[in-house]
Amino acid sequence: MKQRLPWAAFGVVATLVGTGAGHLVASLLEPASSPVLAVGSQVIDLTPVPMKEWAIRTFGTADKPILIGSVLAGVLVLAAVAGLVTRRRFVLGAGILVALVGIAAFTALNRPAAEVADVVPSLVTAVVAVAALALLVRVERATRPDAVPTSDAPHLRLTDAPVAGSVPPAARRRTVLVTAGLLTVTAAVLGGAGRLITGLRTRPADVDIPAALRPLGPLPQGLEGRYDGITPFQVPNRDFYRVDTRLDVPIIDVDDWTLTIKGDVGREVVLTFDDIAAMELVERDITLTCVSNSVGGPYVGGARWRGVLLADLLALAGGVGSVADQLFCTDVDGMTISTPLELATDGRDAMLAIAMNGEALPREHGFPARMVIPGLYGFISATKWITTMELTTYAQKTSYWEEREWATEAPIKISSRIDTPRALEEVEPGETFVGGIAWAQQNGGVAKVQVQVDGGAWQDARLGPTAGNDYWRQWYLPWTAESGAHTLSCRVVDGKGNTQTPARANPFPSGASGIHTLRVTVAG
Ligand SMILES: Nc1nc2c(c(=O)[nH]1)N[C@H]1C(S)=C(S)[C@@H](COP(=O)(O)O)O[C@H]1N2
Ligand SMILES: [Mo]
Repeated sequence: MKQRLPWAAFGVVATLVGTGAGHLVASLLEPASSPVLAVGSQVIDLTPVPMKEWAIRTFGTADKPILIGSVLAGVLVLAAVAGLVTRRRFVLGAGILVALVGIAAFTALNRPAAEVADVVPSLVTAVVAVAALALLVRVERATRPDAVPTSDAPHLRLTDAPVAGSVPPAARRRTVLVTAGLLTVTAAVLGGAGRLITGLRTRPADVDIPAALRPLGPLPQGLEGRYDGITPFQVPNRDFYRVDTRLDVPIIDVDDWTLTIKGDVGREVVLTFDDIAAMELVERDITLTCVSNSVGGPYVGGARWRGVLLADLLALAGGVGSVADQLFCTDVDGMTISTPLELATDGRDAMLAIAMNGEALPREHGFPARMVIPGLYGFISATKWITTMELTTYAQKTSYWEEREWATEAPIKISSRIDTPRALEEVEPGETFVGGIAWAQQNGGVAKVQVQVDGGAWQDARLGPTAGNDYWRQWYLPWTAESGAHTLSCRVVDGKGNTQTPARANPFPSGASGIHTLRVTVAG
């Protein structure tokens, strides 16, 4: 056992150094071709929907680091096996490492936007990993006290002549340890440099976004200042929820980026970022929601978007023909999201956004351009890192989520959330309030929010300011908290008198429904 542990470690260290080198090389060429990221994205693609749902629910936005972590852990176990095998047969151990990297190369080349050059980071990974393994083996053999390798197959022995008996065991162990340690540090430095370079290659902050033709006035003051705990009326970019299938953030150079509008249109057009920024820009306050948001969940946010109306883009392409029934959007990496054409063009402010809350889109939220369509869940509307809009039919093309049996039409269900007090919070007795947010896009927006305490009568809450029907509203209800346990619920009523349903539905396939209810304890 004692003998074997170092060999397993050799395999792991060699793999880490190789991966770090591959990651660095990828950061210079095409970050998505990094062996770690390529394999990670593939794993996400192959993960069954229920498991993905569970990961999002359980880990929230940490679902990606956790997936990357699991992939790495699995790879390292195999790397350890490779190291153990190396003790007897170097060629076999190195072969396992190369095979492992081969899987990464295969996934990197299998990405939709892949080029032949995307194999380079994997090649570098393989070469560096095998070289590191050879170095470790050489150091180990060179410092062994006994000259004779244990293998009974002489032709497989490493050719180095060991230094017989001259090195004391402690010094020998130290040499091996120092070498392995140095290699591990090298791995971290290479991988870290890769990350850093990837980060520096696009800086949305460096991109200027022209003003809208008719800029919106400042948003009215929200309730958050006076009613602590209520979600801000406008969510700052850094706090905005993020949901997507990606592990990394795409690195897009604005100068290389284009948007192609094609398919059933008068003429295909290819627009650069500057072309779009030179069009008439509009500004809209729109609330975005994820279909995976459970009742009371965090995947909803309000922001001010600036960009061009979809209607203007389609007009630029000579209008839509009579065949298309879906707007099929593709992102920079081939991920697809489709919107029923009828919904996208029914007069709502469907737009291609290039700014969020007054700044270029953050990378996490689709830099340099994304779709935003009021009233539709993000998975059928909000394509980030968009590169192509194709006017086509559902008979011809199936988008990513549809292939996974999520709904084709998914209007956002009207809903509301209690932000404060929080579930199971211990509240001080006396005058306080219940507060939160509510959204009911289309159908006249939020008309009313009601709160129920301990199953009693539904009481009308006071509403915060409005920023239009596509935007959520904050609300609060003064509450005299009496000591004991209490149950709080809320519901929204839209402009057409539709009341949020108590009927529970899971997020799959078309969004959760039900009433947000929570329990609090008032101290006594
Ligand atoms: N390219 C791309 N766009 C995407 C997604 C994605 O996985 N890839 N996820 C969609 C989903 S499911 C949602 S809810 C919204 C979330 O947008 P946000 O992360 O900016 O909040 O983006 C949408 N756009
Ligand atoms: Mo979503």
